[in-house]
Amino acid sequence: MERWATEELKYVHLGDERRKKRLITIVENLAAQPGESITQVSGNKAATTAAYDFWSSPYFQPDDIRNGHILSTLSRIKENNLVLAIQDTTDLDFTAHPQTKGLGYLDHRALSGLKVHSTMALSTDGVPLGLLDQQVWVRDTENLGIAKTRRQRKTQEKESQRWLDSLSSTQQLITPEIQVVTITDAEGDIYDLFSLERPVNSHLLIRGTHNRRVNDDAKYLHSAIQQIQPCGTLTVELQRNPERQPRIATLTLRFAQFEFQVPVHHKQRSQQQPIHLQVILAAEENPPSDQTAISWLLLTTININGFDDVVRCVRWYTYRWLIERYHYTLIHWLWHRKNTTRNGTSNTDGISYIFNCSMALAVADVSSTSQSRLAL
Ligand SMILES: [Mn+2]
Repeated sequence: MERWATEELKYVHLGDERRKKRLITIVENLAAQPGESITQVSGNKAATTAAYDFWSSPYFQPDDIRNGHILSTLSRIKENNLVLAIQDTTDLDFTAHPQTKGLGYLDHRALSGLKVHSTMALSTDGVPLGLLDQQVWVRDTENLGIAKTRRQRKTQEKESQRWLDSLSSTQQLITPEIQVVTITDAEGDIYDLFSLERPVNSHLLIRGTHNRRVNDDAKYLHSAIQQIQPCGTLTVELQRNPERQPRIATLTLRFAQFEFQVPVHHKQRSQQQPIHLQVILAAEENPPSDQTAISWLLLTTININGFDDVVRCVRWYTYRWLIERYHYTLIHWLWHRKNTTRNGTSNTDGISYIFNCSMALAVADVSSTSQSRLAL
């Protein structure tokens, strides 16, 4: 464990070697005893005080730790010709800790906490390489209770920008000789994400949800893709998620290319051009009687020439569960830590710090579990 923490944190610069040593010790202790309080993992009063002093240090920012981790990720990426960059959003729910400062409202208005959007790099075998980007933000509670006002709409627009911002960070970090495929769930089905100019090494693989207008007799995407002849079937192992038990599913595969019309209500409609995307539909035709059928509509900028290309994209999409696993682990770690700040009070700086330690640990956890749980 010690060697792992030293190696993982080698690019972190906190302005002073002693501070870095302290960080490595804290991370090692946390990793060795997951689920224990800071006081317990520190071992004695002096070490506990030192850990709290480290957190409240004015000499470094949480980003200093995060950026060091991103450099480790990039050094691992260098060994690949093609990497996957999976984006997803999660909520850190601190409703049970009303004394915590600096929180905002979550998707349910009665809940308060932080929003987190992460981009995790994976090899094409589904092995996590670490984080590429992470945005943490607080929704302004002033906007609560004034639904459908301009301010709340602006918040939503600003929040959907996170997918575009993470794509642009990904593209800045990955060197041109390495191909990168950005993968998102249906929240990333944003016209502006597809129409954004991308460097040639950057591709998108996005779960589609909107029934967009396409250049086909069927007029709309959902019926247009259904009318395409299947190119084969694929058996996948589905991971457990909040809505389902793990199970095996046989998916019928279809693919086609369509021209997508600019949405009618697009704000800069006159400046936009239709876009060409490859469309894949992987749908379960005979689900178990008590289960909802799987139906993945995928929109991609990757060239699809036949069955093998379709299978490759669907396989990559199935790795998306790993970022959910990462967020789950992160929340688990925070849940055990958030009671433990000094005097029983906490603030978002303290949370950010713990969050950063947890981030490196959670990535390590995902790396080891994915090796044994690769589904396909
Ligand atoms: Mn999501």
